[in-house]
Parts: sequence; C-alpha cells; structure tokens
Amino acid sequence: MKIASARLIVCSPDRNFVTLKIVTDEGIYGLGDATLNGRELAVAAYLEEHVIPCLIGRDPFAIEDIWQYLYRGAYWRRGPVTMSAIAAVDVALWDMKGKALNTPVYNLLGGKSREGVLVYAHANGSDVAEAVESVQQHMEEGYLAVRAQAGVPGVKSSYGVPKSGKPYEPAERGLPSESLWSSERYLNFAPKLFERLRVEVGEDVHLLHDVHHRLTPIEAARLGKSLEPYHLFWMEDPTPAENQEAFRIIRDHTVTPIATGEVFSSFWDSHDLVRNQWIDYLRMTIVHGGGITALKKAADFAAVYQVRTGCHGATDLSPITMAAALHFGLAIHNFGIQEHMPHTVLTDEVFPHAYSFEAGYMHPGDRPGLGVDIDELLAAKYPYQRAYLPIARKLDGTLTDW
Ligand code: GCO
Ligand code: MG
Repeated sequence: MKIASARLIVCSPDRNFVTLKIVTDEGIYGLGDATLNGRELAVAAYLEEHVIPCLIGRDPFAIEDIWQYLYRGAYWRRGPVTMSAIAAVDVALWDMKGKALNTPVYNLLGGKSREGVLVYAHANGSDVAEAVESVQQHMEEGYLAVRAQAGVPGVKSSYGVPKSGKPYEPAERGLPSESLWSSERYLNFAPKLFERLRVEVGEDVHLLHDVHHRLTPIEAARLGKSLEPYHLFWMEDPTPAENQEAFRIIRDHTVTPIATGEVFSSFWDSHDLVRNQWIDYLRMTIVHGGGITALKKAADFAAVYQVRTGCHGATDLSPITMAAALHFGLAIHNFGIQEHMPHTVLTDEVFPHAYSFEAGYMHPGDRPGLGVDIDELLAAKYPYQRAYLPIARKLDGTLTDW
C-alpha cells in the first residue's frame, strides 16, 4: 500500500480547524488535526508546501519512519508549527492503519488498560456563586472532576470567565481583544473560591484550577499552599515553563499537585520537569506535541517518574484530536485525566464521531481507526475566518501572560 494523495480541509464551523486527509492507493483514508489556535494558516502552509509533497508514494504503515523523516529530516526541529504539522500526518496514519487492520487505534497502542477515560469539565462563573452553581450543574450531568474558574473582583474579563452567559471559548474572531490581570487580587481571591466550593459541593468531587501561566514561581507557591485545605486534583500552569527549574520553587513549598504542558511542542519541554518530579501531570496534547508517536514516548518516560498524563482538550483541538486523545488515554498505563470541553453542535456535525460520555468517563468507541470523520460538503459552507486569542495587561498597562 502507498500514500496516493494528501490534502487539507480548512474550515470554521463556529471556530477554525485545519484537517489533513491522507488517502492510500487502496482508497483507505486517515484524518489528522493540524489546528494551532490563532496561527492556523502557518501550519496549513507548512503542510501544503513542505510536507505533503514528501508523503506521496510512501508506505503509510511506516509511521515511526515517517515521523523521524519529518522531524530529523527537516533539520529545523520542534516548535508548535512544525510539531502540529508532524502530528497531523502521524495521527492520520494511525487512523488509516486502524482502518486497514480493522481495529480501533487503542488496540494498536497496546490495547485498553481501563474501561473508560476519566474526564474533567469546565465550570465558570462571573463570581463565586455562579461558579458554585456551574460546578453543581456539571456534577448533575455526571462529571466526577470539574475545573472551576471565577471572575476576580476588580479585574475586568478574567481568564476562563465566559462573556454573556455562553460557555467559555478561548478564541475570538477579529483582532486580539485585551483583558486585564492582577496577581495580587487573584491571589487574595482564589482560596475563597475553593473554600466556598468545598462547603457547597463536598469533599468527593475532584476540583481542578487553571492559573494559565500568570504567576511568578513564588506567587504560585503561595497559591498552592493556600489551596492545600481544599485538596485540588491539580493546579494547572502555575507559571510559564520555558525555565523548567522554576517549578522546583513551587514544588519546594506545596503539596498541591501540579499540571503543565498544554503549550509544549516537544518531549524536551518536559524533560527536566518530569525527571526531577517537579510536576504530577503532563498536559501535552497530541496535536501540538507531535502526534500519538511523540506522546507515547513522552508518556512512557513520564511513567518511570510516576508522572501521569492530563492531556489538553479545549475546543480549539478538533474532534480528531479528541478521538486520538481518548484512544491514547484508554491504552496507556499512566493515564491521569483528560480535559473535556464539548464542541458546539455544528462542530460535531462537521466531524461526526464515535466517542461518547457517560457518568464521568469518555470512551473512544470501537470503530476501526479513530472513529471520527469529516463531512466535507458541510465543512465547505464554513470557510476560515481570522481569529486570535486575547492578550492580557496588568492594571498599569504592562503586557503580561494571557
Ligand atoms: C485549557 C486551556 C485553554 C487554552 C486554549 C488556548 O486548559 O483548556 O488553558 O483554555 O487557553 O486552548 O488555545
Ligand atoms: Mg489550561
């Protein structure tokens, strides 16, 4: 069997998605997600100009060799654009191989290690009362783990808080909007949110929280310490991780578990964090981390240090990445939790899929391959529209991490 053709489908059913379709000379096809939120067309051009021409005629079963060809062969390694492009090829080939062998991808990854994939939902509120209500709503829907974010008093448009009662959505059409940030106000507020949450929702539900890279290491240490009585499942992205050693400072001061990695594009971004056991959960995602092949290696390394996975699963990752993450999460031994931010009805119509949610867990389904498809005719009705993530400034106007 040979790769006969490959092409891109760029669409925007409520938000932008870049999809790679690889077709073999036997007519079997595989799908890969190449979406990089706010920089979508950079990955599309990388694939179109520099990757697709090299794929034609290759053996689609040689997934490892093709991964190495695109990674080592480019000379220029790593970075989110390169790794998202490689991931799209890699995931499409796993999907295609599953279809060719008539088995779900989780079977190709060692078979299932569990019956379902524990997922966490997003609860948001403009204030504490709304956040409590939102957590309770998600618990009623069956979620066993919920991430809680609330508006910080005195800080306009805080991270994670939806505008006009809609679910929180991280990208907006048009040029980047601006939001404000105050670490001081946030640090005083966050423990109050979780104190109230534990009173209202009890001890058993897993509560998570995303700091979104906004604190310095010592501020993050203070936050982790102040949240200890509420035993969070994790504190996410407490500080930027370019300097991996920054996490040592946090770790030295608190037992609140730490998760990071949603912006990582390489195993090497996590190397020191994992081998020093400065984190508990690695959040690298299949699309931005270089595909199933790359994530499997990173997860196996993490397993040696008892670090578990907690893959990013926001709506800017297409249902193809969600399906891939669920096959991966069902199969690997050191799976921790998977983020679940449901897509809109329209996105789900464009990407019909076999995965499902029940009583706190998701399952990828048992269809051959990934069990997700794309309705190209419907996709064509929703062309790409430029969109950006917001930027953030401190109260005095200084640009800071969003
Ligand atoms: C999360 C993330 C998202 C990101 C978004 C960026 O934990 O789900 O932090 O909210 O901001 O995916 O594109
Ligand atoms: Mg996050």
